[in-house]
Amino acid sequence: MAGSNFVDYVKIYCRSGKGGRGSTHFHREKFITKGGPDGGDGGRGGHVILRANRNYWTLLHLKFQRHVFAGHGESGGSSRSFGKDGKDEVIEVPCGTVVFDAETGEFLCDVTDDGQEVILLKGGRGGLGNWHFRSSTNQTPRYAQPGEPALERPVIMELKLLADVGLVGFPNAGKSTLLSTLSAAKPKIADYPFTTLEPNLGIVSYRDSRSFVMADIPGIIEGASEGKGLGLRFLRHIERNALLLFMVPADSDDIRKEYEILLNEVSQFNPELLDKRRVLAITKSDMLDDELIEEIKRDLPDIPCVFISSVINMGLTELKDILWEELNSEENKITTITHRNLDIQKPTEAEEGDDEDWDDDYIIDEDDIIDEEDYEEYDWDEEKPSN
Ligand SMILES: Nc1nc2c(ncn2[C@@H]2O[C@H](COP(=O)(O)OP(=O)(O)OP(=O)(O)O)[C@@H](O)[C@H]2O)c(=O)[nH]1
Ligand SMILES: [Mg+2]
Repeated sequence: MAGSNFVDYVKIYCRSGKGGRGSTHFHREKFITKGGPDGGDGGRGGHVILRANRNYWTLLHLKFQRHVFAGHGESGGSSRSFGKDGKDEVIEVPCGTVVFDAETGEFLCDVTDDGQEVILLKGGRGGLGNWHFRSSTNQTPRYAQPGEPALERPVIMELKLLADVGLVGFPNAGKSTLLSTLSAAKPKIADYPFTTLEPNLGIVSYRDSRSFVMADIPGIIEGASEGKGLGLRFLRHIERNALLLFMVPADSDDIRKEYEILLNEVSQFNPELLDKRRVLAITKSDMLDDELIEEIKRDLPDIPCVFISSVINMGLTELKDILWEELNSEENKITTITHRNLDIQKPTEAEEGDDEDWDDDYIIDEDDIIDEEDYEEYDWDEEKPSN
């Protein structure tokens, strides 16, 4: 979203380092005429590594970083000296970041725990120096292995917030008000739909200094799966939540029906979301009297339901108890989710003109300029020597 600090989608071009070339060198010393081969191995190319860091909440810091290039491995030297390994590039991302191939949309990896590292692109191995290729029949091998090539690919990083409870409701249902009452978060609240335009997280403290994280996402409406309203773009932030808290205001005409519409939209987005535990909160219940509450109770869906009001603090302790119980119930230990591949739409020609041209920054490869005169390459595909 333009100008927003909540960045949950970035596209970056990544390239690992290529392996350094093995050296073709022969030992030279005064009075030693035929010193034999002593070319060292090339260094490993740098990896591109993804590391989860809980100090980041969004991908904002990557928004303007379009390239990540790891260092190349250096070539081997004489006296069997190894080339230096290329510098690894570490991309720090918030916990809950998922990476897709930007061309095919294929899911590549994700990181969820603080400090977790995944090698996104492996650096090329360094080539073997000619010392490895000496043998009784060839004592002067004039070849060495080239380094393995670098890997490169554009990737899309998506953030899927890691919260325990995700709030699902129509606009104006009172989601942000609940979050602001239960946690220290200060989301914008107003009496019109679509007040919330980007997700908010809050930490809800529970008895005995325990706590859980709640995510308030923009409201969804009927037809959101077809792109109405803000669409389902933000629903990915509740994919990881262990529990969904549906919220329907007490003044709604048909609470059960609203709940079913919401459920339907959610399942259109990802049917797996239906496997999660659900709780229904009837919000703004300060507008109801006991008689009405009894009447509504008769026709509620078959999940835990609670009447709440964030304004007069009604039912909130009960709600927290239910949420805590559900969060800790054994059946609710959904730890993994399957990330569906992205649906990549190829840009039309007109759009392509606008798009930044990745090719611009390719690739002056000084390493490719080979200066040793009688250097020959011994390919990776050929059989490797045993030592
Ligand atoms: N009477 C009453 N009004 C409430 C209660 N909770 C929220 N409201 C009012 O409902 C309106 C909408 O509240 P929000 O919290 O902004 O609703 P939301 O679900 O976050 O709405 P969007 O961000 O637009 O999706 C505001 O005017 C609130 O003051 C409640 O418990 N009782
Ligand atoms: Mg809101």
